[in-house]
Amino acid sequence: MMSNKSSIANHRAAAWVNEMAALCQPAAIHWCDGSDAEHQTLCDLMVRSGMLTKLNEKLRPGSFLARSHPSDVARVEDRTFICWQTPREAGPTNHWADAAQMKQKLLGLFKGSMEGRTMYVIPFAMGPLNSPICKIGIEITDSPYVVANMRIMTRMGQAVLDKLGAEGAFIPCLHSVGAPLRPGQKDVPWPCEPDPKNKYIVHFPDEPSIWSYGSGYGGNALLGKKCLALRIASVVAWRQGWLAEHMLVLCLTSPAGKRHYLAAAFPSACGKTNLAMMQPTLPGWKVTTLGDDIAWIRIGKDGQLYAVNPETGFFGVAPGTSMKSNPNAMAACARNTIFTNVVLTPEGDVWWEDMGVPPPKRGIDWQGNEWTPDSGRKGAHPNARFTAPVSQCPVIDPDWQNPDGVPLSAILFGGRRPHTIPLVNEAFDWEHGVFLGSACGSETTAAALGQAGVLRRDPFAMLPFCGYHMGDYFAHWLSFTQRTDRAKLPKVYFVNWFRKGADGKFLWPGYGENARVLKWICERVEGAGKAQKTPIGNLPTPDALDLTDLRLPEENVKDLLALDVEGWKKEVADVEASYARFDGHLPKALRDQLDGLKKRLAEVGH
Ligand code: O2Y
Ligand code: MN
Repeated sequence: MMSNKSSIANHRAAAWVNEMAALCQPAAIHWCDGSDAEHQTLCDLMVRSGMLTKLNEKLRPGSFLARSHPSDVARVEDRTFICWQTPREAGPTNHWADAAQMKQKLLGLFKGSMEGRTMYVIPFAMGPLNSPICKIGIEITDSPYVVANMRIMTRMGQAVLDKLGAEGAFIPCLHSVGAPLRPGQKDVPWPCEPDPKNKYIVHFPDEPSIWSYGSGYGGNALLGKKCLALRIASVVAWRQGWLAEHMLVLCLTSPAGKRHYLAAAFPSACGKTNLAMMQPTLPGWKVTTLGDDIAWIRIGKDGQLYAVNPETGFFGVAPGTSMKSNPNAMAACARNTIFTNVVLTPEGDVWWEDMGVPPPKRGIDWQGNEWTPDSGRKGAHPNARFTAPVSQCPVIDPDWQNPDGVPLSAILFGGRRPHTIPLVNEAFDWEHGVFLGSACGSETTAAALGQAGVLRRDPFAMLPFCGYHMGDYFAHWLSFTQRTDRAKLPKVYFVNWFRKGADGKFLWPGYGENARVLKWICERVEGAGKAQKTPIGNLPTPDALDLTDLRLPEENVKDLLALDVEGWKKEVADVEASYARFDGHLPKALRDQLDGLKKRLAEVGH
């Protein structure tokens, strides 16, 4: 078998790659060095195979468009498995499968799966290479699209092999699109396994290793992201005493130059990327971003929590991204970007719904068909993506590659909650904060396949990403009061930009105006900022939020901060029902929180 490397210092890596090559039977093996030349060669190859379309160099330098198979457009949660020894260890929120049986199944699927294709070997690192928290993975894939995306999303190539050295440990990640090319068979632009029931995204936390078969899309195929940096890392973090979280990290700087780092967990499709790099409307205030999706958080030498973004790219949802909603994301994807499933314009640029610019008179839609704005169907898929380097974001924080991370002042949870949940609510203490995180929920959208517009409880926004029993995960969060001085832990908040009034309209303008809420949070962290104690937490007093020049009707402010006692009673019942599935694993401290909330609500009811 042809390979571009005759020897590799790390014998375990070499042996594993040889073993997987014997299984998958590729036509050639290519060890990725991450160089510009390699990237160029791969992109040329994909343009020739029809997998990529080169965009107009003047309008979108260094950028490409890919169109996926219509069956392969999002993460597949129902095909995602965690193979602990017992189902109990995986818990009720994961799909469990017996490790030995699943391995047998996968060995059958991967056998010969790369015939006629090149097997790419991607050494990659999550986290800065010089960080104590850095984890190395090696992804084997038969998709050059995955290589090009991994190059943006992770630190990848020769530098990682160098760091791995002869003895270093790595997490094996095996990926195949599951479409071997038989001799003489013509390739298709987006090879994949079209039968949804034959896709498998599988995690073996005890090894640990990741096996992904059948999909070439996003979180299913870029294995450093959701699979390694969340599902596997959450298990490693549990064992080692840190946290791997589905959180953005930003820095808010006041006009006086005071900086606060905040981490925020929102379920998928709640505007996390927009918040991560928002432009505050408050004069003199500045947001810089460290990451929009994942935070690895550990206790620093001084006892505070420090966050690192393990990724180097944004895999952002294109539809809805505009100069109004997120000018910094628009700038980040202005060049060197891979777009997936958006409209191709006649000029060779891209367009998507709610991009804030008029649609082209005609174009090619995400399925490769002629499209016009009045064709009655969407041009871009709702889960269309841009893969863009973090370094291209105009408001990238100077400390985004700091190996020690940044100290967190506050942790935010949030979700799309049209009713009951106030604009912002401060937890009384760490345990109450963990309760707020455990009760996190949101109305669903298209990022995960399934029904849109229903309330889905999504504790800590980790429902699809926590690699072990969620009850044990809650206990792990609670354990931080024992791991450090509780006074050093960040304050915890729940925010909701999506509360609606009786007329069904949003009460809060969102976007850059959210800085007003962040400002209050920072004031609270500093010991200022006015709040009133309520049964559900500390809410801003009506005059506490800086609403200068916002011209928001007083009625809206009242409604945004209103305590809806009846709504909260229903909320308590719903959270209690969601807890039922955790049975013996639910920490007593959370049951106490629920009982305390019930009692406080009953008292106001009288
Ligand atoms: O649909 C996919 O494969 C991507 S999902 C995704 C991508 C970037 C950031 N977050 C998410 C998510 O679902 O949370
Ligand atoms: Mn995410």
